[in-house]
Formats: sequence, C-alpha cells, structure tokens
Amino acid sequence: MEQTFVMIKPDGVQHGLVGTIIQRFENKRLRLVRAELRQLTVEQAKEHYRDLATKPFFNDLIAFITSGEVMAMVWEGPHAIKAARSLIGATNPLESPTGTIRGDFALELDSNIIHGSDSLESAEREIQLFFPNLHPAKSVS
Ligand code: DAT
Ligand code: MG
Repeated sequence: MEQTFVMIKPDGVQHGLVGTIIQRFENKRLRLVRAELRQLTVEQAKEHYRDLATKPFFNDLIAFITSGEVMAMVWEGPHAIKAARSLIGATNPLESPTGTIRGDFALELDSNIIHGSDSLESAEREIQLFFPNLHPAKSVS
C-alpha cells in the first residue's frame, strides 16, 4: 500500500472543482486518508517546491500557490503515486489528454489546478511537510 500527497491549487478551489476532483480519485478506488483546506505561508510553499528554487518561474509559482486556499490531501492505494499522476495528467494542460484532470479543467501551465507527488521520496517528504502527525518522525534517541 502506498500513499501520495495531492493538493488542489487555489485556482481549482476557487473554480469549485474540489468535489469533482475528489470524485475522480474515489472512482479510481483510491482512499482519502486526510484532507484539509489550508492557506499556505510563503515559507511552506518554498519548502514544498524547493527543488524548483532555481527556476525563473519560482517566485510566480510561490505567489500563485499562496494566493488563496488549497485543498491538501493524502490518498492511499496500490501504486497510489503513479495512479494519482495518471489522473492528474501532464504538467502543461495543453499537452494533457482529455480525460485527465489538467486536460479537462485547465488551460495554462502556471495555473494547472492540481499537484501530485512525483516519486516515493517526494510523497514521503510532502506528506511529512503537510501532515506531520500522520507518520510522526521517529525519535533518534
Ligand atoms: P508537476 O506539477 O507536473 O509535477 P513540476 O514539478 O515540474 O510539474 O512543476 C511544478 C509546478 O510549477 C507546475 O505544476 C506548474 C509550475 N511550472 C512548471 N514549469 C513551469 C514553466 N515552465 N512556467 C511556469 N510554471 C511552471
Ligand atoms: Mg512536481
């Protein structure tokens, strides 16, 4: 069993897509483990996207992701990371096929309505960042 971190971005929340997106994940038979509407701080956003810190679009990405509430979620199931990425589609909505969330509901690269962890390592790091009580870090004593 695997867990992945999924986040509906401010544009998805504002456009009323929370229910539709959750329905797609449930249809895929993934199980919702945690969900919380959050307003990210700039600090949290920078930590979440730290691998992209050197990209020219980084500041715009941080401004966008902190511009409104996000729906932060953990989903669980066999191959949950790959299954979620498959439901989400390609980074650029124009290159994301119809039937994927980005292909159906987004038009632009910088506002592609949803995030999903891209690897086991990212999933563990992101779940720990957003829901530290779900798998409390082991003490080192
Ligand atoms: P993904 O969200 O598909 O995992 P990513 O991790 O490469 O894609 O990038 C994170 C987000 O940053 C992406 O969802 C949208 C934004 N982004 C990526 N490439 C971009 C670009 N060239 N211009 C503007 N925003 C970009
Ligand atoms: Mg990514």
